[in-house]
Amino acid sequence: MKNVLIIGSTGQIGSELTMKLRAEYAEGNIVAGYIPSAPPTGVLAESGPSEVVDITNAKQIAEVVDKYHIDTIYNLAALLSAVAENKPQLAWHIGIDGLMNVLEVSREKKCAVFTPSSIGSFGPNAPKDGTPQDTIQQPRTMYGVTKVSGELLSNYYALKFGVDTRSVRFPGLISYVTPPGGGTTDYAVDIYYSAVKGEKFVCPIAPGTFMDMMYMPDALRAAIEIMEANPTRLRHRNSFNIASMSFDPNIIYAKIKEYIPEFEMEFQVDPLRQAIAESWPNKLDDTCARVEWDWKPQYDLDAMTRDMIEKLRAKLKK
Ligand code: AKB
Repeated sequence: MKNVLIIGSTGQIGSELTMKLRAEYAEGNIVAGYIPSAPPTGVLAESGPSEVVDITNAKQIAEVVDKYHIDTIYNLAALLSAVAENKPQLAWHIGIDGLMNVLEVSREKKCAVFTPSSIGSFGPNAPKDGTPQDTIQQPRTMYGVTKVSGELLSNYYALKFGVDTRSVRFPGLISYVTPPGGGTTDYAVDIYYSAVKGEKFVCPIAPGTFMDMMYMPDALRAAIEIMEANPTRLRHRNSFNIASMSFDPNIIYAKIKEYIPEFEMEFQVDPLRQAIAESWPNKLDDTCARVEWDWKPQYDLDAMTRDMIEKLRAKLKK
């Protein structure tokens, strides 16, 4: 991995992954691809090259790949689960038509491709606890449908054309840098902002609803380590279960209260997000990732909570 294009570089994952790649691969071109409505700003704009790359425009992708001699594409363009449920056609267009563009350009120009999948690729028929790497994937959301289709399409391009496609199934990602937009797991980010601002948190997910979550530094490491993994050890490609923690709203609330005792929470359940959350696993089994490329998370709920509160206090000047 030397010259890398990040499509969707200004989103929740992209904004941090681009900066990490620029720090770790300083000798290469780490190109921040963006759509005109979401241009890079600040340090993201100043620290390296950026180009307009609309994933639905194959010619644009190919031109940027040629211009910077790109060898690896991080394809992070997607609508998150709750938004995708309201705009299913657009979610498919970006998630699958867009992926097809990326894969075709990569086939022609010999790029490796990372396209994240998600815990949302599982549906209500998968085992809920210790959800295995290889099991039934029958999601009932458009987000999940695009994620399973993306996994299959990426595997097809690896088998049929030898494109080096790799991926992980991300849990809900928690970060103090760029907020997520329209996911089912967003509450686990929003709750920290409320706690640090001294506001009561109105939780849209019902107590007892468990989902896998992960702190962003672990997620970024996973995205880089899977692309650097020795291919001869990989029995799977698209996509690996990865996990670090699983909790319900009351567990994260209790953990934050250990550090901010006056913090309060009430429930006002959002039916759309609740239905999506109930169709997802409680906790994935990530044994294959641990065995095939030595995946190991570094943050548990306590370590993440301490860091989130410290970083948000500095960011929000609280
Ligand atoms: C979402 O909630 O849509 C995402 C995800 C778990 O993939 N954060």
